[in-house]
Amino acid sequence: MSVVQRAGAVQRAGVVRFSSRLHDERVASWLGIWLGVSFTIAFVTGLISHFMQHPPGWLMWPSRPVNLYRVTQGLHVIGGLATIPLLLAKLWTVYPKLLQRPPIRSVGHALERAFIFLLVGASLFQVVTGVLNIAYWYAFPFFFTTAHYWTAYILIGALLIHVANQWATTRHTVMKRPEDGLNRRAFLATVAAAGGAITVTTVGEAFPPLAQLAVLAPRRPGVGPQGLPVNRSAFAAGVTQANANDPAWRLRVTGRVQRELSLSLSDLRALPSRSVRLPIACVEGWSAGATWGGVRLRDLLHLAGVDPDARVQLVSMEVAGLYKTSWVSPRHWHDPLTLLALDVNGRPLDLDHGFPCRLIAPNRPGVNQTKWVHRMVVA
Ligand SMILES: Nc1nc2c(c(=O)[nH]1)N[C@H]1C(S)=C(S)[C@@H](COP(=O)(O)O)O[C@H]1N2
Ligand SMILES: [Mo]
Repeated sequence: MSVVQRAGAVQRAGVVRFSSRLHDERVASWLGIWLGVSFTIAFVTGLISHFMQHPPGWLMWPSRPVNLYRVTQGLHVIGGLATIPLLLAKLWTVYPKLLQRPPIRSVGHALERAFIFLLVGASLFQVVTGVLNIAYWYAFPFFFTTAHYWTAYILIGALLIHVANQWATTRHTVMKRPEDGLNRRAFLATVAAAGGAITVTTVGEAFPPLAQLAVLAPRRPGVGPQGLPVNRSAFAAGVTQANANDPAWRLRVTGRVQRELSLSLSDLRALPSRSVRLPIACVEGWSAGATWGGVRLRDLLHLAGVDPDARVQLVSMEVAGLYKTSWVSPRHWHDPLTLLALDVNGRPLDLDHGFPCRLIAPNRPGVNQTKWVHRMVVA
């Protein structure tokens, strides 16, 4: 039975009317296919982001290509936003099914419906929390990252079950030529255009040529001190001009080293300096390229005498915060592009960008580009 017939049946019973014929199996199928693709991309790119931030021991994430994380995370956030009109259109198309009578026809039917509720709930949860998070509106009582990560598995599990249940019907519906003259194309084109409009007005947060159009993006490349956006300011991190400028400030390298190092800012400035072009690619989707100047991390670690397979923890002067420390794997610190940066775009780092020094490494999430570094602990 098609949705239209079901809606009609409900109408005859006098419960509710559905005037649009677009509550239709064929529209639902096409939207379902697009959503399936889109959710799969979001799931895969989301896992990439998760495991780059919390690498299990066996995972040797490469430091190249330089822009890989920028692309995967841009796809995650911007693709996720573009999915919103698809999801809304799909829910609108199928909502007459919610009111179908009888609500449950068999045990199998009850289970199928239960999984659809799970699927819808998880989809809405992911989209709503994702949007609030990139808008820096932490309105929820739970920790976003953990909730968004685990709900992704619920969503993908319920999606797989739904795809298995719907495979035959969808295939059949999409393959056969409709003969009712209904203008589905115009509706689907409108939904696609809405997704396209969201993409065009946000993609500039990761793709500088379209930065001017990024009116819906919370951050834009080029906007911020030294032409770079700031996620967590020095003020928010509890780092002040006074403690960053303290003449007693030292960068200390400790742990499994042959020689402990304690370097003042002028000691760091006296070391061979390199210039690299690398992006900050925030987990929240925005990214911005900049020219960084500073000391290669591997030069510093060679000075201290560390094992080639050592891992290094960078510790920030930040008082408290989730991103106060980060780990750098051997692949990343051996990379000649990985710097302990002192300058950005030709000037000493702004306090908000991590003065006196911060990490900048290729293909690494922004949350792990630790600012205000004052200690390195080799493990
Ligand atoms: N110590 C510390 N470093 C940090 C953060 C932080 O909260 N604390 N935020 C990170 C995040 S989320 C991003 S996206 C980048 C942004 O760098 P920027 O402010 O220089 O653009 O810094 C990272 N470094
Ligand atoms: Mo970030």
